[in-house]
Amino acid sequence: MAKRALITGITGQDGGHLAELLHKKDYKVYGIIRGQHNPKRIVVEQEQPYVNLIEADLTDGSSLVRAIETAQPEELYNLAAVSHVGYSFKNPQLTAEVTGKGVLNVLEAIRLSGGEKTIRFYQASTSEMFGGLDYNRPGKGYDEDALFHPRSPYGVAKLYGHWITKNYRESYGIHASCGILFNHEGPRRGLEFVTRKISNSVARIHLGKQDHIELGNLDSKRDWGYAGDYVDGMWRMLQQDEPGDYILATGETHSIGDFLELAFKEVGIDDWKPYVKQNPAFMRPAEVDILLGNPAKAESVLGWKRQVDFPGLVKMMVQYDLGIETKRST
Ligand code: NAP
Ligand code: G4F
Repeated sequence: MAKRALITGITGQDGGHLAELLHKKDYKVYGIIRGQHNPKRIVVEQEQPYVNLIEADLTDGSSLVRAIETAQPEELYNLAAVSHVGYSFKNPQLTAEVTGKGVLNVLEAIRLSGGEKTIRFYQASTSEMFGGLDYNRPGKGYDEDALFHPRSPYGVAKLYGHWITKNYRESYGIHASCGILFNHEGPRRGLEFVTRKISNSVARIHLGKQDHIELGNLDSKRDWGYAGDYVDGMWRMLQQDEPGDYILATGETHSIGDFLELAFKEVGIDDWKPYVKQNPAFMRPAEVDILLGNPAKAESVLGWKRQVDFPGLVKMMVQYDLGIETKRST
């Protein structure tokens, strides 16, 4: 019998990668899609026809109960969220409802449908919960015992999701794990995140469709990995006999300038500075200056290791955007 998995956030970057991974492993894959006129429905239907779409919303608990009753999953991956940090400052209440309380709604739906003992649950926690301020382990990075100090409405909402997941594990014995994932990117990344904004703009500049990029803070540093590697870590967490919390990261940190440098070099431009303008509109009221993760626990317990390194990631993204922008007329 094929295993059954339900993914919230199926139309997002990680949802697409995870569905592909589970399909290759012969799972029957179900995905939650929201909204009356979601343009991403057709994309999933065409590109991932093996996904069984179910209409539901993280803010509507009864729709989640129905989704679980339809999918009857052994594994439930909660990837849905308001996930853009900048957007969360502009829409903090929505962020709390979806990214925070939405996690509670999924956990309650598991209980209401009698799935406490049969459904393994994955919660998409984040390095944004650390906030960069208490970065006190130079060279080693944040591990699972590091202090939390979220710096955005998104980070605060995620911290609620993290703790309510741990609470339901301790209170009701749900096999619930939190993956504390550092930034992971790739060709499926939304254009509003900095790495994809850069790779797409570099391709467009190379093709003469655009003459510069406008960015906010260029000084922050991130631990950037490839999303395809990270969904494998999510799956590994749910295959363990016992639930737990794990950091997935590369153990390296790079500045936005480092990303710009490699991305522009990919199209033969050695000096990126003339092509980048700073625009205060992309600055945030509070910033996470530096993120560096320590994936030692995931490596030893899960046997997980990232495969794509930083230069490989930048190259993959720029080459992908060169491909799509060459085909597009404008
Ligand atoms: P993403 O591309 O922004 O995808 C977010 C998904 O959530 C989309 O499918 C979106 O659906 C869905 N969603 C939003 N509001 C919803 C609602 N009310 N009900 C149901 N679905 C809703 O995010 P991602 O990069 O794949 O990340 C996946 C998860 O990991 C997120 O929870 C994110 O916060 C977390 N995370 C990401 C990273 C990273 O670096 N990528 C790192 C750590 C943690 P629509 O398409 O309909 O908007
Ligand atoms: O690409 P970003 O928007 O990612 P951020 O804020 O690190 O959040 C991502 O990673 C988190 C994990 O740590 C996830 F939980 C979260 O869901 C999301 O996937 O911004 C990265 C950095 C920031 O310091 C930002 O201020 O880039 C800086 N930045 C500079 N100019 C910009 C821009 N970010 C964006 N999005 N757009 C800009 O023009």
